[in-house]
Amino acid sequence: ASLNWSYQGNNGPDQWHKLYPIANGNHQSPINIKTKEVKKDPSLGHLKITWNLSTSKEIVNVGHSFHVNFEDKDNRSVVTGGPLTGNYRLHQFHFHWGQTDDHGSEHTVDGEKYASELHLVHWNLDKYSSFAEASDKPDGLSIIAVFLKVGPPNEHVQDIVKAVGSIKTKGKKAPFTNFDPSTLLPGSLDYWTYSGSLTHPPLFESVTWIIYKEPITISSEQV
Ligand code: 1SD
Ligand code: ZN
Repeated sequence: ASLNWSYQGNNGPDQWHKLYPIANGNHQSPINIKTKEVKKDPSLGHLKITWNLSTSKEIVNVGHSFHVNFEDKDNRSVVTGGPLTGNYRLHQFHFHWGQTDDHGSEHTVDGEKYASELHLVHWNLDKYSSFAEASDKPDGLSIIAVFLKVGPPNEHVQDIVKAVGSIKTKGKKAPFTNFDPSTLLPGSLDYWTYSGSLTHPPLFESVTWIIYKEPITISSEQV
């Protein structure tokens, strides 16, 4: 479990290094993506996503956010290819967002912030036997990220917004089944990739990030 930390005040991000020295590491996330400086890697193969809607399980209020958890017992929902060696199983997804629509994403693109950012967290099932075991290994995790900008409402996000209404306090959970996360992907599957970290404590430098270039839209009410 993580020790005391927060997004603001005395335990905010600039203090995290006191409890989590890796906060000063060389592969910390998030980053600002400078589109003029990214390089095309011709050796990158096709990224293959196989997500099965029957593995979505529950939605949980974790205090600072909420998680949609997936069944973690077989290989129905996995990602492979692209920058990844081996298969990574979907564990959970969650969003980051702000008080107002002009910020909320963790990664930025040429300094631009999006209103929100979706993280689909996967772990390397070929080398490790659980999410916990994988979470601090350099090749342990892969997170697929999708930016969200404000525009027309998104019907798939609305299912999530509705479910969040039933878990308004920390620790509450509700069933959340038959949700297909691929409905949250943009039309273009072009992505950036780099080696980084979890974005909050314990900040392990264990994440192969795969970040879609094209954002999806949600309404301001949905944010
Ligand atoms: O913020 C999440 C956090 O809630 C937890 O899911 C952690 C994995 O243990 O990952 C971070 S993040 O790096 O995916 N933002
Ligand atoms: Zn996240």
